[in-house]
Amino acid sequence: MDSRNYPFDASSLTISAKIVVAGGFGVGKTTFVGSVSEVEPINTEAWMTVAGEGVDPIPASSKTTTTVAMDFGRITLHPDLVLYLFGTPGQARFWFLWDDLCRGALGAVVLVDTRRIQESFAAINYIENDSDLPFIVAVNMFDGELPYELTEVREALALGPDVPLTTCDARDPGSTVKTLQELVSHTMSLTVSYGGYAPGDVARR
Ligand SMILES: Nc1nc2c(ncn2[C@@H]2O[C@H](COP(=O)(O)OP(=O)(O)OP(=O)(O)O)[C@@H](O)[C@H]2O)c(=O)[nH]1
Ligand SMILES: [Mg+2]
Repeated sequence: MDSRNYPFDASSLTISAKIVVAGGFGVGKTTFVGSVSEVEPINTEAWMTVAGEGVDPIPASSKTTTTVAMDFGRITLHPDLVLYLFGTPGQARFWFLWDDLCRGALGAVVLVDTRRIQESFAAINYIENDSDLPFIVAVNMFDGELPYELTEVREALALGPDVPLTTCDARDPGSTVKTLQELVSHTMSLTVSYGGYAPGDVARR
């Protein structure tokens, strides 16, 4: 039967969007995706071994594994909006994967650890200059508090005033959802400012 004969109810459509969770090594990307995913997250963790010494930049934490390809998760942010989350690998030697991970995405959350802020420069630089994704920056508050004012963090990261800067706790699903909502709001505001993306624009990303 011709599918055009079926009744079509546009109000029941669910929109799905790809979101990138980016950032430098060990800033909490895998934790962020895993904290909020309503499906069993797909991780590609590998043990950081002695063989990786001098290659794996081991931070001052109990971190024992690192992402070698990507993280994947899904969250229904709203009954008609499903986000597919793609976490990037943090180590520079896996950054060749970032182009593919960013392709087709609606936007990116760049996580930052202010204890090792230099880990974030390259990630922000990539998302800002080598991808065309709208993005927000979220400081993952490892110690539960922010040792700097957000204005100081903005200055240290050389973020323009148009880039939203927020805080989050990557382990907390509520905080992660709030961060994703901020990204979607930011993306929507750009859509309004620039007259909207045509569906093909999104598909081509
Ligand atoms: N205290 C605290 N620990 C966290 C938080 N987020 C992540 N961690 C811990 O920090 C370590 C690094 O987290 P990951 O999620 O593996 O970081 P990542 O950015 O995916 O790391 P790579 O993939 O190796 O770049 C892990 O041991 C986490 O348990 C947080 O908000 N607070
Ligand atoms: Mg990871």
